[in-house]
Amino acid sequence: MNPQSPSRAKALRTLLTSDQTEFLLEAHNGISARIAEEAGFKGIWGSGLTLSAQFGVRDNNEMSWTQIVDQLESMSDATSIPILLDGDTGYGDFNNFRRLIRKLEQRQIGGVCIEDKLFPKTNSFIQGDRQPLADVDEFCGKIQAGKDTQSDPDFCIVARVEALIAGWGMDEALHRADAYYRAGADAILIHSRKNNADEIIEFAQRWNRRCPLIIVPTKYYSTPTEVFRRAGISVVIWANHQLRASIAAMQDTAQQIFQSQSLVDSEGRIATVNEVFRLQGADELLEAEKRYTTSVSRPSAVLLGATRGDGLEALTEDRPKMMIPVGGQPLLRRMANKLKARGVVDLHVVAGYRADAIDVSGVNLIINDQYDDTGEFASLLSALDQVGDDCLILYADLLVRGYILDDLLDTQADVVLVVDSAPSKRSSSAADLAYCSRPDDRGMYRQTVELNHISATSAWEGRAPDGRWIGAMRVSGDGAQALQTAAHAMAQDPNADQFGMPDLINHMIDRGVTVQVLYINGHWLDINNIDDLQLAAEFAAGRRSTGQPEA
Ligand code: SPV
Ligand code: MG
Repeated sequence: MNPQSPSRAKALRTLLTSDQTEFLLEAHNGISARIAEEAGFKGIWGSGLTLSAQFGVRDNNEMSWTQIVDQLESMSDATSIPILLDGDTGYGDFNNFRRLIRKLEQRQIGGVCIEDKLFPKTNSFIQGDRQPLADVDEFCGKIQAGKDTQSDPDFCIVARVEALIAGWGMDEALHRADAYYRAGADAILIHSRKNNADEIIEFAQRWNRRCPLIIVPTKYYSTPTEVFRRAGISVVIWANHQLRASIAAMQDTAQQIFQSQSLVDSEGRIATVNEVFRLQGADELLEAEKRYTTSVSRPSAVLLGATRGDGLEALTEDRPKMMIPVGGQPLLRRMANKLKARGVVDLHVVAGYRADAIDVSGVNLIINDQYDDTGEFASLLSALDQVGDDCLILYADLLVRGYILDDLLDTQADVVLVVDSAPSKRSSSAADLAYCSRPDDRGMYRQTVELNHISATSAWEGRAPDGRWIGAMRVSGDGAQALQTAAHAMAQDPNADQFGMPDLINHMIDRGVTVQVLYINGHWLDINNIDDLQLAAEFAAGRRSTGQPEA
């Protein structure tokens, strides 16, 4: 915990002494504690009943107190709100209780409640009237010992009066509450197992707000909460409801899976695996990894593959083009593996047509539902949040030699496009013809060439194209920012849905962004018809260097 932030004990004390009725929800492990906090509760009840039940044991001090403290530690770690531990009888005499207090404070637990029964206790709802009560003086000594031991003055010790449950009557309950309060208790928990709140309300009236009063209305649950407010109850504990809810859900799911021998019916009715990750704080770890484990930041990649593509209808009946296998592996998996091998592990795939058929692990799927009526630009827009400071943007069905990716990752330019200066003569879409500041003279290694324009026109401003964009680019630093700005501006255009990537690139150039060209000569392939598949298989096997049949 941040040493500047107020202690959890202080937060619990604030709840106890607030002038309105406050609420604690039961939790029994890290995840239920986090769920309680997310729901809005300002504090947690570390219930003895549910802590034992989640271990599958009875609420009879069958768990050791060190097990309880360990469990509380994970609840405390998973949350920022205070926990009031149901400390049963204090797990022994005054001396055991002192040690418990020290251990609880070390784990930032806000307070502990002890009840005036004898160790080992039984849950109050089981034979409550037959359980012996503690000697008043001895119990007061325990409270005093606890108060003398705590090092944080705000740590709360709550004394729980069992006299009503044990059938000893109202006067005895009030007498005990008074003695415990005088011994130093910060609040009194008055417990009842009646199914109406009459005796609790009477106790509250006679107690007359001498110190904060806590109740546990498990049995008299039908009482309107307004009644508790009017009676001046400080804290209401909903004592076991997360555990009971999860038991009902687990029984239902277990039965269903057992009977159907399938997961089909339960999926959709239960929390997603991603929700589990979220509750575990997986995002924080990813952020921390970025901060602590990468001295050189790693690029991410956005792969565009939402449309079905033309010319391959027979192969794309039940899958998108990027899932067509080449040499036994879908195109997308090939590309994902190549990228991962180069440290590009943050992969985002924009899918649309038959997205359900995408079976590639380790990629984040982003769905463009409008894939039928929109172009690549709309797909990129749906993934724009993922275009970070350094990002490769690639057609997801691209087949390319690894060295081209290496060269792309090596370039220093803010925006760079890979242009093939000797594209295949095979019939293919001419949409991505590149007009550059100079042709590829193949004489200079890593020449600095700028892109002037990219289009489907084979003669732009009377010039012949210098090559063809292969559908791979990288933006980094200011270039990534420039792409974001240009994309947001273009998104306002009424025709934005129809735009392709070349439109965005031209728009960036028009806005004054310098777009560099990385020239290559072959060594990549796009698949546009069935015949290309044979070439692709040979290319993938390393037997062909380009899509163009070799002379
Ligand atoms: C618990 O939650 O463990 C309690 C409250 O002690 S009760 O079960 O109502 O006794
Ligand atoms: Mg209990």
